[in-house]
Amino acid sequence: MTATLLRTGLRFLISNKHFKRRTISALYCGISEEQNILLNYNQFCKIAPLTYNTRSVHQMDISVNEQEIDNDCDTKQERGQTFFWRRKMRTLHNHLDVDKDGVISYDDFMLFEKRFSNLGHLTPGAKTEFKKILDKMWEEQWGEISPYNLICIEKYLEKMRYVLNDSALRKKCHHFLPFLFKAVDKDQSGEISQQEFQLFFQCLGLTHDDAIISFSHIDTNDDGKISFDEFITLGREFFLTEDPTKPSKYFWGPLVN
Ligand SMILES: [Ca+2]
Ligand SMILES: [Ca+2]
Repeated sequence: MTATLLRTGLRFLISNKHFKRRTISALYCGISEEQNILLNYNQFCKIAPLTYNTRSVHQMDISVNEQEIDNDCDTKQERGQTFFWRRKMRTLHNHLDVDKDGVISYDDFMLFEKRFSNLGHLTPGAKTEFKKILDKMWEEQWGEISPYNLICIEKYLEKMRYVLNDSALRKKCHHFLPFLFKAVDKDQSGEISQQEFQLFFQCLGLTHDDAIISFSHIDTNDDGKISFDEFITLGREFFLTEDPTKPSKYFWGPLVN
């Protein structure tokens, strides 16, 4: 009952263009910071179709595109075969292979988590939750957590193609993105400035110039900030779409060759 009332209240706020994360947080006062990060993400996923009604055509396109992806998967059409998509996944593999030895190990995953946590903007609870999400992702996508479970590029491409074609895994594989957002949102404003975005790319070992270029593409409404919605939408779309005209291709910096 309480949950229904809260959801109704959220939808009212959104439909009246009063959608602000702090307002939502206030509705849920009493919950922990890490729960709030997940809540923001979960609410975003649930209410996205509503918010798209009042947004730009560009964002409506993204909504339609996701629907198309689900429809295509229903028809059993194999996805993840294009050179463009494979190139994007090779780029991601490179970022997740933090120690650059050519394979993703569980240690790489933990180094990845540390780089973002060490920025100092996640609460202890959020750090714990972030690690839990990464552990779950590892187990669901790649199996056992073990120093002998090493993910080379070919294995990564094969596994990620499987995830892309599995609707349940596909819907969960971006649950770590809200923690990256929160980790670089230095002033906790709920938006990422260009300067804060540089922290994101700094964690990935990319340059300030890379950050400036990507920021300009990911800031889809050109307001000089990256909202939570923009961050999650484009971060998800980077993985989902095989359309090379989408700006989400800039999300993780320059694509590897
Ligand atoms: Ca490695
Ligand atoms: Ca923006």
